[in-house]
Amino acid sequence: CLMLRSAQYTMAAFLSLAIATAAGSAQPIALPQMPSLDIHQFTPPQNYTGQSIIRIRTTTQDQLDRVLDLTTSVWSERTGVGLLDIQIHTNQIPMLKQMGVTHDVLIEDLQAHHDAQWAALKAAELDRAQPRGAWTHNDAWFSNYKQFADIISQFNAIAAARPDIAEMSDVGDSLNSNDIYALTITGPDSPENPRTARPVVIWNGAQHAREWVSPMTVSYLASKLVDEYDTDSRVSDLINNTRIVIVPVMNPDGYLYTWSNERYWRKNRRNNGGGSFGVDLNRNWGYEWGGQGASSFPGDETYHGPSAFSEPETQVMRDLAQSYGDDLVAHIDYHTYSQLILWPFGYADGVQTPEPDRTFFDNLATAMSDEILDVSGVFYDPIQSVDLYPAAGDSSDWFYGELGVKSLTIELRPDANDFDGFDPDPSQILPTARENYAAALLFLERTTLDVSFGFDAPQIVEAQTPTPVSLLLTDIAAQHDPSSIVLLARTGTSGEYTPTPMVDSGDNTYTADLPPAPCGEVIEYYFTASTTGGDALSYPSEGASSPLSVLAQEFNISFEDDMETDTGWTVGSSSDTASTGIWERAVPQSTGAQPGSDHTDGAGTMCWVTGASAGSSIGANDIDGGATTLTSPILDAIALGDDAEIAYWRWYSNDQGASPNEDEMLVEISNDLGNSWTTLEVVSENTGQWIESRFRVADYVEPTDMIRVRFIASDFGDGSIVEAAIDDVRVEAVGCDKNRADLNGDGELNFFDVSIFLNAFNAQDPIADFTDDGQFNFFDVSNFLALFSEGI
Ligand code: 0X9
Ligand code: ZN
Repeated sequence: CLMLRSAQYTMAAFLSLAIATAAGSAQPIALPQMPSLDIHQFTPPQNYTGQSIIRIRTTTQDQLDRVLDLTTSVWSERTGVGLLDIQIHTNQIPMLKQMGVTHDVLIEDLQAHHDAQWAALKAAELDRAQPRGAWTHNDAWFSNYKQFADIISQFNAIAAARPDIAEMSDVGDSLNSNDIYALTITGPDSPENPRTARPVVIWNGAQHAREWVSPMTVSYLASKLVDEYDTDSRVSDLINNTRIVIVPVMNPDGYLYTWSNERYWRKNRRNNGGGSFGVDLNRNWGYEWGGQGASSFPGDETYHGPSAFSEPETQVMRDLAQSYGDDLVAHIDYHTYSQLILWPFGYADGVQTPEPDRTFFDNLATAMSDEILDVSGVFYDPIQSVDLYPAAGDSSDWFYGELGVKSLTIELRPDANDFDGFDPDPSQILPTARENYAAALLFLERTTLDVSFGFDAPQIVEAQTPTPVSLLLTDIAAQHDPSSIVLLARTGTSGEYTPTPMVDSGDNTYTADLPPAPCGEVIEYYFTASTTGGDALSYPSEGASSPLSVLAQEFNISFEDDMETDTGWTVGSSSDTASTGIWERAVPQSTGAQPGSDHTDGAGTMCWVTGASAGSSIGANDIDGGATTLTSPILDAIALGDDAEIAYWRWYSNDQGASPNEDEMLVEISNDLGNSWTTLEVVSENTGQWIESRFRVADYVEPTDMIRVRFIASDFGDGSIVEAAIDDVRVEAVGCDKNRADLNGDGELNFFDVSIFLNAFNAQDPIADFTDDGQFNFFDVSNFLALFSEGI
C-alpha cells in the first residue's frame, strides 16, 4: 500500500512562503486575468522563408562538424554521425554534395509548412482564457494546442473546483516577468497523515518553448489525477500519500514567443547582446554545467548561458525543488520528440550511473515503457540519457546528481522517424497524454511508496461462493514480510472484519478467498501487511475506513462456450470478401496486434481469431481485402427470463499499419435464426487487450429461442492492420432469484424449492412469477418445472 517512508519525509526546514505547499489553506490564490493572444487576428512574422528541413547522412565526425556549421537548427534528438534532421537555408543544400553528404528533403519549404500548421490552428475553435464555470475533466480541451493563458486558466479552474486536493501557486517570475505557476495535488490534511510528511514529486512541461505536446501532456496529468480522485482507489491512494507538484510551463517567455513570433523557438528570451537571444535552459542547470553537448556561443540552440543557473527560470525551479528538502523524491521533465524515457547521467560520454540506482532507473523506465505499450501499442525507448547524446547541465542530471532525486526526461510523441517533429497533428495530444498518464501513475508508485499493491478488483462475485482473489506486492523502498499478508473481509456493511492469512503463491503473489455471501449482499474487504522493518501497510491505504466492495450476484448460465470444442459456429457469409485473416478456431499467436493467448482462465487455449498464426510480420496474417463473418450456433434467450444477457470477451486492434483507425467490427444479433439482424455494437477502439461486452437481449430484440450472434470484422482501408478475436461466449442472467428454480439459493434443487414455489404461488408472491407478467397461472408453474428439470 501506499505506506510512506514517513520518518524520512519530515517537513522541510525552509518552506518558502511563495511556494506551493498545499499545506491546508483551502483558498486558491487569486490569479490575474490574462488575455490570450487572438490568434485569429495574428500571423507571426515570416521567419522561415528560404529554409528547409532535411535528413542528412554523414559518415565521419569531420563531415558532421562541417554540416553543423551550415545548419540553422538541429531537429533530431539523436545527434552524431549517421542520420540527422536539420534546418538549413535551402540555397545551402548544394554545398552538402561537395562534402560528400547525402540527404533527403523532409520539408522543402518550412515557411509553407509553418503557415499550414498555423492556418489549421486558426481554423480550430480555440479555448480562450474565459472565466470558467465549475471545472470538470473534459477530453475535448485536449483536442488542440493551448496558449499559455489558457493553460494557466485551466489549472486555476481545477484548483478552484477542488480546493480540498489542488492548490495553485505562483512560484516565481521568468526573465520577462511572466509568472511561473505550480499546481500542487495532495489529499486532505489529517493528524494521522499530515501533508508535510508526504513525499514530493515534481513534473514540469515546456522547458523548451516549441515542444507544444509537453505542456498539454502535463495538463492532462493534472486534470485526470484530480478527476479520478473520487472514483479510482489507486489514484486516491497516490494523491493521499504524496504531494504532486506540476509546473505546466517552466519557460513562459519562450512559450509565449512560439505563439507570437517564432513557432520553432527553443530557448528562453535572454538578450545575449550582439543580436542573439536565448539561453537553452536545459543546459543551464548547475550539475556539471558547461560540459559536453552544451555550447558557449550565445547564438547556438544549446547555449548554456554565462554561468550555471544564470537564468530566472532555472533558478525558480531550483528553489522550488530545494524548498522541499529531503521530502522531494522524484521529478520528470517532459519534452518532445522521439519517444524516449531517459534517465541520468547524461553530462559526458561514458558516464556511468552508479548502482543500485542504475538498475532502479532501468527497471522503472522499462516498466513505464511497457505501460505505454499496453495503453496504445506505441514504443518509448528506455535508455540512459548519455546514450542519446552527452548534454551537460540538463535538469535530470541536476535533480539526480545534486539532490539524489529520481529524475527522468521523457521525450513524447512523435517518434524520430514519423516526420511531424514539433507539429504532431492535434489529434495526437490525447493519445500521447493518455499513455503518459498510465506511465506517470506507475512512476508515482515506484518512486514514492514503500511497497506497492497490485490488485484487480472483481466487479461482481457469484453468490454463495468463495471467490479467490490475488494480490501482487512490489517492493520499492522497503521489503514486505511474506507471512504478514492478510485479507480482512465481511459480508454486509457492518460488523467485524474476519482476517484470513493470504497464501504465498510465488512471484510476490498472495491469494485468499472472499467469503461467500447471499445474492444481493455486498462484501467489503481490504488487505494489510507489514514490512520486514515492522511498518504497517494496508490497501486501500485507509483500510477499514475505506474498504473495497463487491456485490454478490447469481449468474444463471444457460449457454457457455470456451471455444475449446466445436459447438456449431459457422464462418462466412455471402457478403464476405476478405482474402486473408478469415475467422478460425485456434490458439492465437502473438503479434503487435493479436493476443498471444485466448481469454479463458485455466486450461483453455483456443478462441475464434482472424488468422491465428503470427506469420513473418505483423501484417502477414491480419484481415485483408474486406469482411469476414463468424456466426454463433442457435442460442436460447428465453430459458433465463427477461434479463437474459449475451456476454462475450473480445479482442480488437485496428490502429496499426498504413491507414489506422478506419475499420470496425460489427456485432449483430438475430432472433429469427439469422433472417434479420440488429446491431449490438460497433467496435472501433483499440484496447490491445481482452474486453468483456454484455448486452441484455430484450433491449435489442424480442427474446426467442432462435437467437444467433455474428461478428463481422473487416479491412476496407489500404494496408491497415486489423485483428479480432472472440472467446468465452455465454447466455446468462445476472441478478437475484431471477427465474431460477433454486429458490432457497442452496445450490441444490429438491423438495424445499418446490415447497417455497408453491407457497409463494399461493401467496401471489413475485418470486413465483416465473413469466414476469404480474399474473400467477399455469405458465408460471410450467416455467418453474422446466427450469427445475433443466437443473437451473
Ligand atoms: O537536448 C535536450 O535538451 C533534450 N532533447 S530536446 O530535443 N527536447 O531538446 C534531451 C536531453 C537529454 N539529456 C542528455 N542527453 N543529457
Ligand atoms: Zn526539449
